[in-house]
Amino acid sequence: MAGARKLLSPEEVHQQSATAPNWKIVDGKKLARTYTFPDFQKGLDFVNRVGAIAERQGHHPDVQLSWGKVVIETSTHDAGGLTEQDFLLASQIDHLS
Ligand code: H2B
Repeated sequence: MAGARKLLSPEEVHQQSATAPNWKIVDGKKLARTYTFPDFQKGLDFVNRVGAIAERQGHHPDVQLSWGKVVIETSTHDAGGLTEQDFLLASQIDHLS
């Protein structure tokens, strides 16, 4: 996946955002999405599935688990902002729900 960790320009972020329509771009530097669930356990199950994807991809989001709610944020720490890795992760997480 050569170049997938290269920092995207604002124009590239704008182009890539079409692949993640349900995600918010925060300060041009990270993607964020909130998922809701009917109880704590379903949110926890989702978090575990997100964790498995992150380990497979070698790219790890920030995850906040609350009762009935999971907030996921992703940015590429090594690059200091958004890269293709973040959009790939967002799309894989969206396929879970
Ligand atoms: N996850 C995220 N979100 N950003 C990174 O820059 C990052 C990561 N780097 N997971 C990876 C791990 C890197 O440090 C290791 C060595 O692959």
